[in-house]
Amino acid sequence: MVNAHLARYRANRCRVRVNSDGDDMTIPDRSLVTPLSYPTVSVIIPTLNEAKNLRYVLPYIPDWVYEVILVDGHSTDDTVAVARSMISDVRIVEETKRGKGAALRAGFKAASGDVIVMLDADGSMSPLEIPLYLGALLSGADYVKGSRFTQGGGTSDMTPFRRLGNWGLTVMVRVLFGGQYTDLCYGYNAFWKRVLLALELEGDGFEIETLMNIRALRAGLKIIEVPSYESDRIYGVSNLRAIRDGWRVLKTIMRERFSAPKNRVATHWSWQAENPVEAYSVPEEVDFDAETVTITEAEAKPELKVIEASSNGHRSSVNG
Ligand SMILES: Nc1nc2c(ncn2[C@@H]2O[C@H](COP(=O)(O)OP(=O)(O)OP(=O)(O)O)[C@@H](O)[C@H]2O)c(=O)[nH]1
Ligand SMILES: [Mg+2]
Repeated sequence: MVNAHLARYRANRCRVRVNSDGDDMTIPDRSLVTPLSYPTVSVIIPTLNEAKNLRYVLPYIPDWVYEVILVDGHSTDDTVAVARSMISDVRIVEETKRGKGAALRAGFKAASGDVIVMLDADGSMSPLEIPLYLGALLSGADYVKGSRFTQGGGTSDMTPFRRLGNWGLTVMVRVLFGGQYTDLCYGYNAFWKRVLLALELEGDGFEIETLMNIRALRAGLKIIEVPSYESDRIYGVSNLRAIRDGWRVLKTIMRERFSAPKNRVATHWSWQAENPVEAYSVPEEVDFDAETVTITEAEAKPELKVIEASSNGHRSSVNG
């Protein structure tokens, strides 16, 4: 029994308490609910001729990020070489299909982290915001989307025309699918990798962001918007065409409105619950002195004090 208690002591990091009958009255140490390890994070960056911009992006990715995946295939500058020179173990995924949607889907498929963060390479999205997204995921969200139009967010990269279009499409999604999105066509998001099963993504173009946001709503995921600031693209020209891509977004919204729901894997899930050993284990090398304390019956069953309100309005204490 002592060995069993010792094991329990080591596992629970608390003094083992037994009553006179030998029953275990141990009260676990609350400090155990502090996770000792964290989920792994994969950052996915689609690139099309972003060599000059990468030096404003890659150095700002926190060094605790598990892997950085660059999805390229059509760059004619030295995007890939520059990325390799800045992060020696950067993973390069080659996607021959054109379009940001195709690139992101290839990156998602290749990711091996628990969490996926998607980020543009043009210098408009700051990797320094990643902890904000991760914090929301660790707080219980399934899917975290950046918003330029919630308190604390902003943009210097949108023409009034694009701003109006994005606003109209956002309102349309709120009316047709519910939810309270403040921004729709923005590509800085983070989610648990298992969420991909609920999103079942398809499509190759910029409409992928809209599709993800709508599917997340339809799947009943726990969604949190976090404020994000979008700066101007630093070098080069945008690949987005407002009318062409706005039309694709509109078609995506309509298609989703009249299609059968996709949500099959919408259960809420927590990384801590799925990884109890990693999340809560006590490191092997910690050596606690085992100690078994025998406690009296009275200590084991403290008298219950029931506080009752008496008719005269005073409170009295009743043992029982
Ligand atoms: N691999 C790959 N990446 C792409 C492709 N098209 C765009 N991207 C990348 O996707 C990200 C977003 O593209 P942008 O051209 O900046 O489009 P945007 O941010 O919606 O538009 P702006 O606000 O005008 O910059 C950038 O990192 C691009 O390099 C593509 O066909 N293939
Ligand atoms: Mg951009």
